[in-house]
Amino acid sequence: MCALQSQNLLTKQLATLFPQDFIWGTATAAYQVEGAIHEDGRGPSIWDTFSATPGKTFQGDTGEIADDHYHRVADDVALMSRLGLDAYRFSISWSRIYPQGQGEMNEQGLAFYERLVDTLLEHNIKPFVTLYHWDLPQALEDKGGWTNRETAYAFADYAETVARRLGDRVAGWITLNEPWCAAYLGYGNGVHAPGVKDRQSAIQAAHHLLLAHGLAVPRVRAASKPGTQVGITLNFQPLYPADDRAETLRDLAIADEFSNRWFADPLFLGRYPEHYFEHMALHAPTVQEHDMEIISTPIDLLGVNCYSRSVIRGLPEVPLADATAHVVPVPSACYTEMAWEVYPNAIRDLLLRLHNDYHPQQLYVTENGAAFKDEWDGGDAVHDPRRVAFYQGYIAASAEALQAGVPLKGYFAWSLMDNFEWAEGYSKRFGMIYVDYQSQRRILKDSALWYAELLAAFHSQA
Ligand code: IFM
Repeated sequence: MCALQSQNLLTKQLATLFPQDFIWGTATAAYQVEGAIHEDGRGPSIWDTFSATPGKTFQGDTGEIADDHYHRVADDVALMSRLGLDAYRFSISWSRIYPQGQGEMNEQGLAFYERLVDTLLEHNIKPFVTLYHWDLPQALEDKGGWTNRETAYAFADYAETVARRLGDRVAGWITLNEPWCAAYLGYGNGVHAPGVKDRQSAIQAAHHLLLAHGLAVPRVRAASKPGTQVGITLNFQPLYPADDRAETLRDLAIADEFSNRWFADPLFLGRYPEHYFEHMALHAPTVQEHDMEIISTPIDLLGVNCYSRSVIRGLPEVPLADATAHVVPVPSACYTEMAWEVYPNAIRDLLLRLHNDYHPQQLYVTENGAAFKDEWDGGDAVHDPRRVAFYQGYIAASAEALQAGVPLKGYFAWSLMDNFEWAEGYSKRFGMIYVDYQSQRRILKDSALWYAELLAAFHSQA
């Protein structure tokens, strides 16, 4: 049993460490929570196809019903309001808006998100919208998906359509969520949709995802009210050396290119890490003239998803492309159900590093949270002390980054409620709110009550 313990820092004291304009929220994603996959004209996405393929997800779980958020959106927003959230980060299902990915637009899809945005605003909750959280329309995958350059242009058209409709009310746009996962897990090792196992395809898919982002930024900005923030969310895995041997430092640097710099360098520096493709034993992607300028179009915010860290020990004779295989366990550490080490200082170190290396105008933690085994006895409570301790530790570490000068503007917990955890199906619970999938009953876990207490303390300082 993990010895993760609540911190001594009082919730009230923690609240004082954040400036008055700091934004507190929670996050979800369309395919993970909505369900209603056949309703109101929605077209199929790659996750419908993938999860319906035997052997791809835990026990064949799919997002067909998920949290039934599509039908329960009013109640779910009421729960957000009860927690005192300033903001809610959700994603839009592209195939609800364009069932074929492009061409004919589905008005009912836009109407659903418009209702969600308006309900949030009625509760004084700012909408932060992710335009792509991995659920590519299947019709586009049938033409090559992200390995096809045309997908990037289709994305920019879709993004503009959504921005034209909601841009007068949305507080922040995130073009893509974790393109590293969409490219590498989707096309490289195939553990996510569309399940392609070809590392070279992942390199090209990554380039087109970056291009899609860069093409969309000016169009989304132009269609939104002045001052709306537009950016992207990346996943990062802070890496630490297990020792100071030369091969450890070499392998750590290469693993860092793969885990952290592959997307951040082109976005902020306009180039891929210098020997990255060589180190991966792969070819560089096909890059057209001006692509790198488009990709590095200035953005207003960088969304940071951080959950854990890895400790790397170099091996003398291992091919460099396998650098991430050198991760070593930390015997004294606590691990979540995802086998991710709980290491709060990772988020502080990461935020400082991103600030120093890339100077984004504003940073938001757009995801941070933990999966633990939660037990519900049918009553009104779910006790999750390890998740409470997790949040206390990571939020306190985020405050340290802020105090060291990082322009951190907000924090979104992952997740508002338990949901479909991709290939892991419903076996992993990340929510602050417990969902009983049989009855769709929602029960606030202790972590939700703790977060509400933090936010109440924060807001009472005003
Ligand atoms: O559930 C996912 C989310 O969709 C993307 N970031 C990581 C989360 C936990 O694995």
